[in-house]
Amino acid sequence: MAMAMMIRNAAASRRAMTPISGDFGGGLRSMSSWWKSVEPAPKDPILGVTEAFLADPSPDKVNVGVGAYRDDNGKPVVLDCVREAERRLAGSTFMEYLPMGGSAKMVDLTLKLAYGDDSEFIKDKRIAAIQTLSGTGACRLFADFQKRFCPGSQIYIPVPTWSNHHNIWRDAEVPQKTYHYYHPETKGLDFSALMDDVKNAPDGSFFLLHACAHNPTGVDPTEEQWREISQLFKAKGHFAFFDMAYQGFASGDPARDAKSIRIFLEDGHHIGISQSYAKNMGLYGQRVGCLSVLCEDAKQAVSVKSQLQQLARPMYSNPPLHGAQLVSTILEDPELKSLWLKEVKVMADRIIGMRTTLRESLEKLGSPLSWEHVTKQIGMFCYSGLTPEQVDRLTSEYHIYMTRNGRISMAGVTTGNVGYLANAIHEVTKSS
Ligand code: KET
Repeated sequence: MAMAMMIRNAAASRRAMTPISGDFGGGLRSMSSWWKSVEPAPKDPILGVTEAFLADPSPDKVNVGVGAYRDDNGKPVVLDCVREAERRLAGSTFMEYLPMGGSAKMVDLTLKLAYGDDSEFIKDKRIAAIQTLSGTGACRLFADFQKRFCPGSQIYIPVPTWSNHHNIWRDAEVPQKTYHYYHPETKGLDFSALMDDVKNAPDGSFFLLHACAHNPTGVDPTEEQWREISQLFKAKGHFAFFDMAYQGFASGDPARDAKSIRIFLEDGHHIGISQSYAKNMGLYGQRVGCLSVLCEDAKQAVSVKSQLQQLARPMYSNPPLHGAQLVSTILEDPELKSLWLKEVKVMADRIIGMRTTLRESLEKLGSPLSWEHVTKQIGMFCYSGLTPEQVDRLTSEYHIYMTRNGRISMAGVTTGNVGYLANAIHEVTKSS
């Protein structure tokens, strides 16, 4: 269903992007006709929900669309560690350009979170890494790198996935294939179908993996399953590209959430990673992240990094400064870092608490359906199983905004709105 929607959206965007044809050879054309054939782009399936929410004047409205953390009063959160870093940076007059690869200090500290504090790969300088425009920028830069240096390759993407993955690899002109991931009946991982797809893909294929807290399903492989996936990748010579946008949101502990990556590293894979501080440091609008590629040796890492920089240069030249300064200030100070770790845990725990309350509320209302998956799934999202039609009713009758694939951003659920949300969900599902 979601896939069909995505394909429709992709087709619509291609139509909307059809270039204008006409006389560009210096002939006369009316000034008003330049963009005549440009049609409106389809609404983004996630950010379009925020737009619709903002336009709704209802006092009852609830936004569980975008994956952005809110406190129990429904307010955006600035972490205390970030406030303290802001205080320390106040008055800084350093406004120079960062290098094309961004802040080297921020990148070093960020690599430790993914590869481990004592990683031999960091010591041996085998990782080509640059600061990126958050996780989206890291994915896009990797997709462009893949296209430039492995021009005939494809990317295998899970079904379902974050909708923007499709746009990113489409715009990088890398053909997309899909692999099985979620089983709608069990509302869990379709492990055997996933393994079959990994096995049947041509040797040496590129795969996009969610490192933890899979979006939108909230379903991750177990540690044992990751080990099996890694072994099969090895046998097939596949390349694993990890998108890690939610490090800390699965278990409450960033180190534990990097387990999938550590397993692949132990097995000797040369992986790529996209990291983002949007969610786990609440730096959404600062756009701070990192792309890394583990190379064979330090010499190769120098080459790969230089090419990543060369991709960045004509696109945005160099990344923004302030977010990188905040991250460095927090992660290089042991006290601020431990405050950050505590705050990540608080965010993760509040979401887990809301999962329990939402499930219990639905059960108390006498819902005939099973809501076990609400508490079983992890991370920011609950893949509720609501149909697009039921989501439409939630929006039109109850002013509840979520993506049409039935994804609920649990980060937007609060003590104040959980009862209203449960009641509305019960009303639209009780006859199904
Ligand atoms: N990867 C995944 C899996 C992801 O869910 C997001 C954001 C990103 C990368 C990019 O985040 P960035 O802010 O570029 O670091 N997802 C949420 C927001 C969005 O769609 O942009 C969401 O799914 O709601």
